[in-house]
Amino acid sequence: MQTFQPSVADDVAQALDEGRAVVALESTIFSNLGLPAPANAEALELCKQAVLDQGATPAVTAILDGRPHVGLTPDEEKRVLQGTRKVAERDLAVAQAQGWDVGVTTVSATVTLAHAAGISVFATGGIGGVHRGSEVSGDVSADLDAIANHPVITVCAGAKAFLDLPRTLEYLETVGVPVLGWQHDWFPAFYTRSSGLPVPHRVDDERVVCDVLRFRSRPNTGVLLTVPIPVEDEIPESRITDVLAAALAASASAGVTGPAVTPYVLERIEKETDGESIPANLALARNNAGVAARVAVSLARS
Ligand code: PSU
Ligand code: MN
Repeated sequence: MQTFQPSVADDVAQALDEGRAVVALESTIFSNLGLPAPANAEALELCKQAVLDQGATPAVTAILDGRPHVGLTPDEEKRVLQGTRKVAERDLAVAQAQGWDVGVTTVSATVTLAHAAGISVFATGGIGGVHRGSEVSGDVSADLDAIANHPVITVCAGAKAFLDLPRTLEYLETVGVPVLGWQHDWFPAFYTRSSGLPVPHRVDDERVVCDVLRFRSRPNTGVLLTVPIPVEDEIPESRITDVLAAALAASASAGVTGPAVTPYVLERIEKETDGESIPANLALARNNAGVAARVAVSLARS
């Protein structure tokens, strides 16, 4: 009987066989749900190249023809750029059972697929988290539990400040995820280098990041490595605060709920900034992919 087993691309399988560094990349950010065209295609190229530049192999994850894939061909990548169906961890089974044509994977689905394929490092832009007003809506991203339940290092630029960042950090503490700050003392807020919240532990060397994964007490718990956006690409906090408030207000008045919330708010942010947020998004995604590749190379050597 067929069970949950991703299809791993040849170059990725070969790298894993030979013990070489591999970095998983999620596909929601490269679809229309994450970034508008043509920035999505540009983000994909920049992230892949940043991984290759460090001598690691990129592995984009997605659902194609009802099968989870880890590593894509150029034709498969083109299908992902057009993808509009969001696949979180719980949707992986549904997408397979129903044979979805194209499904783009979120952080929660990607750490799951990375784990299943034997990949230990994963790069994204920003993770999902606890939403503002979660005490009423109950909206907590499945990303957080997935990071807590798969032994994968997730590299991100923190989370966007439309989320409740203090509660997001509290949640990660509760579920036992070590949260590390890459050469930085603050939990980053995606467009800005600091959310004003201290990161629990600063790390300055990729070997320490690998050791945190190695010394984990639970076999299936991951690590969150937060990397601030490069200084020159940061958006001033004063500007972003108003934009996020407007995007959240639009989402509330449109009555958006469930998995539609995050893509809706992301799209509003781009509208509210007239696309000015996009270069920052590309810069941090590429930066995260490069740091993830350094970590993966270090892990492969150890
Ligand atoms: N935050 C971003 N950009 C993104 C996402 C979140 O700044 O593209 C995407 C990621 O794929 C993340 C998902 O895993 O949204 C979280 O969705 P939700 O809040 O519905 O769990
Ligand atoms: Mn949600």
